[in-house]
Amino acid sequence: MITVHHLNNSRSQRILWLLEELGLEYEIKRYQRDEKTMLAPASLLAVHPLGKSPVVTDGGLTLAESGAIVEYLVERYGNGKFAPAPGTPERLRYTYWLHFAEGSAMPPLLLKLVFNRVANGPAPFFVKPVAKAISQRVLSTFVDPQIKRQLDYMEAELGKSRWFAGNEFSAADIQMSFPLEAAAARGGLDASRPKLTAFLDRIHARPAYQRALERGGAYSLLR
Ligand SMILES: N[C@@H](CCC(=O)N[C@@H](CS)C(=O)NCC(=O)O)C(=O)O
Repeated sequence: MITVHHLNNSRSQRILWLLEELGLEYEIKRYQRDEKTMLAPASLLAVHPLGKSPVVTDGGLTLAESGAIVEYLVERYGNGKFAPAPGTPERLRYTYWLHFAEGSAMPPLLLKLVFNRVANGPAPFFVKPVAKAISQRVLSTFVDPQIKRQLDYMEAELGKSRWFAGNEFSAADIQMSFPLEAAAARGGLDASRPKLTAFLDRIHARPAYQRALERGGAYSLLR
């Protein structure tokens, strides 16, 4: 039996969604973020030394890192579904976007989250204005321009084909959903980018996405 170690409001939602698309049976072991720090509980460290989610166990296998989990599940259980055929241009695009999601799209979105928190979080009164000024400078000179450039790029790429890897829906779209949802929550993705907005509308309408939400519970991304 496949078990998903699922942290609330997190990337592991993607794995539930993929499992629903694949029509596989699975169980969920739930972990709650600390309300103050938003970090995962220490109990996740017993599953994997990094203590982050998602982690999947399948028989004797324990696998972390969402891209690796997505590749494993599609290869092991996909029967050719949700990944373009090896050797095709679509397969290369699939690999590219599968890596792009965590390797390129997420870092500036994570920086945005962290520096927003430094700017607006609790701090001694004499530190607060300095922390705010530094954070806003990092955001305006580095983080926001990076996010904008990436969103422009992704918008243009979705102008070339309906889905990220080509005209067929693939697991790369599932992997790309998290950075795009995070960008909608905190990074300025709005109706001014119609292709990306339509992509989000399309994935949210998928029955498997909705079933995964029902099983996973509340999913509201950190701002
Ligand atoms: N690149 C990793 C990132 C894993 C990660 O940072 N997970 C977050 C959830 S969105 C987490 O566990 N955060 C809680 C913590 O760091 O304590 C992946 O894609 O699996």
